[in-house]
Amino acid sequence: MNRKKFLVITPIVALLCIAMFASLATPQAKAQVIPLNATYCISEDGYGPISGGYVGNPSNIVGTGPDNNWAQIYGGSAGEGGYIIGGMSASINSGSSITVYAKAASGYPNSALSVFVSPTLTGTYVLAGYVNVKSTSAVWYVFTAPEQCQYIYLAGGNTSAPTDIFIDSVLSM
Ligand SMILES: [Ca+2]
Repeated sequence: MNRKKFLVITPIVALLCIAMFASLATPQAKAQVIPLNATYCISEDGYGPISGGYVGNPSNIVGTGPDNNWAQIYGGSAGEGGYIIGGMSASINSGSSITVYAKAASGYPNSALSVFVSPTLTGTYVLAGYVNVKSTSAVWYVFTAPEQCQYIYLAGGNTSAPTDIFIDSVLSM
C-alpha cells in the first residue's frame, strides 16, 4: 500500500473503531516513573485532520519524556478530530506497554483517543486500545502493544462528542 492511499484510508478506519468501542469502559490510567532505557517517540511521520478537525504542533510528541510541549488534536464537533503518526526509537514487543501522556482541554470531557500500531510506517495499523481523555491534568494512559511494532498512530475524535486533546509524550517502558 502506498503512503497516499494509507493516509486516506486510515482516518476512516480510526473513526469506525471509535464508534465501535466508544461505549466500552476505558483503560485505567496510572502514574509512571520513566526508566532510563525507555523507548520513546523519535520522529513525527505524518498528521492530519479527520472529518474537519485540526492538529497543532504534532512534532511535540517527539522526545525522551514529557517536556511540557504539547501536540493538539482538536475536533470542535462530534465526529471531527485528527491523527498523528510517530516513529519509536526501538521496536516494541507484542505485550509491552505503550504509554501516552495526555490531557483534555477544559470543557471537553469526552475527548476520545485511539492508539493504533504497525511494524512499518506504511503497513497495516492495528488497534491497541482507546481511552476517553477526561482529565485536564496530564495522565499516563497505558495501552498494550497487540503485535511487534515501531510506529504509533494516535487518532483523536469521538463520534458523539467534541474532542480537544493535548499530547506531550509517547513512551514504551
Ligand atoms: Ca512533548
